[in-house]
This record gives sequence, structure tokens and C-alpha cells, in this order.
Amino acid sequence: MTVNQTIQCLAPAGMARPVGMVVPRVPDTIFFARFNPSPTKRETNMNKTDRDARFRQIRDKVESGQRLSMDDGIFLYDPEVPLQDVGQLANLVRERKNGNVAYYNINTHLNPTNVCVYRCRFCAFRSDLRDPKGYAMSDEQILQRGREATENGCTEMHIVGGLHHQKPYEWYRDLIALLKDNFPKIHLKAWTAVEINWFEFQTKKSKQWVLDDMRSAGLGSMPGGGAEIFHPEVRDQLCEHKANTHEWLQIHQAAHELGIRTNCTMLYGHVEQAYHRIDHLMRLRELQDITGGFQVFIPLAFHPDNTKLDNLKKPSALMDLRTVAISRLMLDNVQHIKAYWIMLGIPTAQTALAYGADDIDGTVRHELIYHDAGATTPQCLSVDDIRGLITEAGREPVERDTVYHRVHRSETDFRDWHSGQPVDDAVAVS
Ligand code: V47
Repeated sequence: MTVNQTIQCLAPAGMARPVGMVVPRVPDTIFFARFNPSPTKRETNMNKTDRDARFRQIRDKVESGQRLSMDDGIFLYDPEVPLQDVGQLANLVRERKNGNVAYYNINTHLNPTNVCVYRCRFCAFRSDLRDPKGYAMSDEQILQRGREATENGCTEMHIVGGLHHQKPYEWYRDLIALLKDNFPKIHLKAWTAVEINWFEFQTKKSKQWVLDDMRSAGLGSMPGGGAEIFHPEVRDQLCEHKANTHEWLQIHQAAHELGIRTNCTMLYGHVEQAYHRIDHLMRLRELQDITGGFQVFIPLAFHPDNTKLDNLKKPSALMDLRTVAISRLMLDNVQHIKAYWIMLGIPTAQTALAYGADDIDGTVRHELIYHDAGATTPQCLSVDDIRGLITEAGREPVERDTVYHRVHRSETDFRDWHSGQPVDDAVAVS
């Protein structure tokens, strides 16, 4: 692939897709580690006067809409830089981009199987085939989830699972078609790039073919999972066998080129350091510069229970808030930052709405990945609960669909809903 080749791309999330817009292809450098850690050391030995001066430089950049550098990002992770200052700066960007609104949706999760060929060290969800915990859902069980979702007014089903070595590609595709045929209104946000990579391996077809075939079956968009940490120093320790950084980014690029919107994530709070996190954000930012297809970034805090890393402590609320804030500051070209309440816990998710986040995910049902890893958050929130916790945090709750359009519901029957205008039309966008 060369920089001079061109692709069709998406407009930034929430904007109409430009027809025939061409942009340079992603340079190969984005897929490879290109940074080594010395600046971390350089920054942490600063005295207070130098630190204050350095922070003022960053504040000036943010206030005047300039892009932050890798060194800026690493500096902001220095625990000596007051969290409140970082949060205040992130809040400035958050309000510039998304006003006082905080988004949520009404959604459910479906994990059709937990049997997985991979053994990622951070994962408590996966199972071996013969383990009593292992399962694969029947068509009837899947249809029952669709009926329950409709009954509860869900607009979205978030579908991810294990890579089951006895299930052919068609099983994964047909379950998407089964749901779409029976529940056509529900948006299917399905399969991480890791699964798409597995389907390429199963079918011996290209990622474009797989994505197109899945879209024909009913896939609406892709979630952001499987990104973990891109830097090979960390990725090789966590999940050396599954889709690598290059493949993850290429699959999202291919999805964007096909007009499929996707989300992006970062799993933090395990063996990585600040420069790995900033390297990760920079790679996402570079791809987003070219395709504009990421809708929202979700920082995911590591939960250690029942994983091969259960000797680690889960990240503190302070680290969670700092990561939300730094993500907001670094990812100047991603419209939304999500504070996933399941993973953060409700009080931290509420606070995150003042530290850069403008989205809190959904009401959620049947979440397994975090609950298997020790999350103590409830399994599900009611619409009143989620609206209440947003209001309590001083923000205005707005229901969105998966691709960030406003949702309108009938006053007499909340299960009767339709999508309206893109949400970003309503607020100032920088
Ligand atoms: O890819 C797995 C992470 C991801 C653990 O796109 C863990 O809207 C912490 O991607 N501790 C799946 N994290 C979840 C995900 C997601 C969640 C919410 C919204 C969206 C979206 C995407 O969870 C995995 C992995 O990075 N994960 N195990 C664990 N023990």
C-alpha cells in the first residue's frame, strides 16, 4: 500500500457521507511502533515551576484549537499534574464539541458463544469447549433475545463472542441474518475486528468480502473491541496470537471505506505504561484523520478477577478519569467519548461527564465480559435510572441510536420509536 493510493472515505461521525470524496491511503508507518519511552523519564523529573509552565503551554494549545503531541499526552499522565486541571481542559473540549448533552441508548448485549480459540491473558469470559462454563446459543435462544430486546424498546444489539473452532463462518453470518429478518428495526452492532480477522481466516476471503457479506446479512456497524493496546511491547504480552495492530486498523479502515461506521477502544490499567496509551491514541487519531469513520472512543478499564492477570489491581477512579480526560484531549477528531458505566461504576461514570465524556453507553442487558471479570455494577439500568444519573451529573440526557441519530419515542408506547436527525446537528461542532 502506498501513500499515493486513494480511497473513498466517511465524513466525521454524524455528518452526511460525502460522495466520491477521495483522501490519501493510510501510510504504513501508523501500523508500526515508532516511539520509545525516554520522554516519560524526561517529564517526570520536572520541578513544579517547570511543570506549571509546561501545563500552561498545553492549555494554550487546547484553547486555540491546536493538536496535542505525543509528548504533551505523556506529560498529562504525570501524576504530579493535577487531575482537576487535566479534567477542566478536557471539559472545555467536551463542551465545545458536544455542549451540555450526554448521550445514552437502549441496548442489549448478545454473546452467542464464549468458546474461543484464543487465550488472551486479560479475558475472564472465554472458555474451552469442554469446560462446563462453555456454551453456544441455539437459534431459539438467539430469537428469544431478539423478542426480549423488542419488548424492552431496544434500538441496538451489541453482538460479540468467542471464536469457536467448531462453528463455521456461516453460523456467525446466519445468526445476524436471523436477527435482522425477525427484528429489522434493531441495529446490529456486531463483531470486533478480531472476529472479522477470524472470518477472513475461515473463509479464505478478503476483509472487504467478509464485511460486505456481513452487511448484506444485516450488520449495521462494528463495536470497538479487540484493540487492547496496539504497541507490540504490550500486545505481545496480552494476546500475541490474535489479530495484530496492523490487521485491527486495516479492518476498521476497510469498514470505513465501505461506509460501515465503527467504534474504537483502548484497554488500560494492566501492564502498559503512559507512552503505550498515548501511542495507541495517536494511531487511532491518524486513521481517523484519513477515514473519519470512528464515531466514539471508549477507554476500557481492566478488571482483573478470573483472568491470568489477577495479581494486578484494577485501575483507580483517578486513573479512569485521567484516561477519559486525556483521550478527549488527544482524539481531537473523534466526536464522542464514552464513559462505559458497566466498567467504570456509576459514580465514576457520572464524574467522567465533567472530564471529557459525553456518552454513557446504554441501559445494557446480559453483559458478560465485565461481569465475568468481577464488575460489581448492576446488570441493567432502567431508562429512568440512566436519565436520572445523567441529570444528577448536571448534563442533559439525550437518547441516540447506534449511529448517533436522535431517537423519538411515542408518548403512549415507548416501544414505538424512530430515528431522527444526527445528534451533532444540534450542538456546536468545532
Ligand atoms: O475487546 C475483555 C475488553 C472489550 C476484559 O463499541 C476487558 O460501543 C477489562 O469493546 N477487563 C469488549 N476489559 C468490550 C468492548 C465495548 C464495550 C462497550 C461498548 C463498546 C462499543 C465496546 O472488553 C474487549 C477487551 O478490550 N475486555 N476482558 C477485562 N477482564
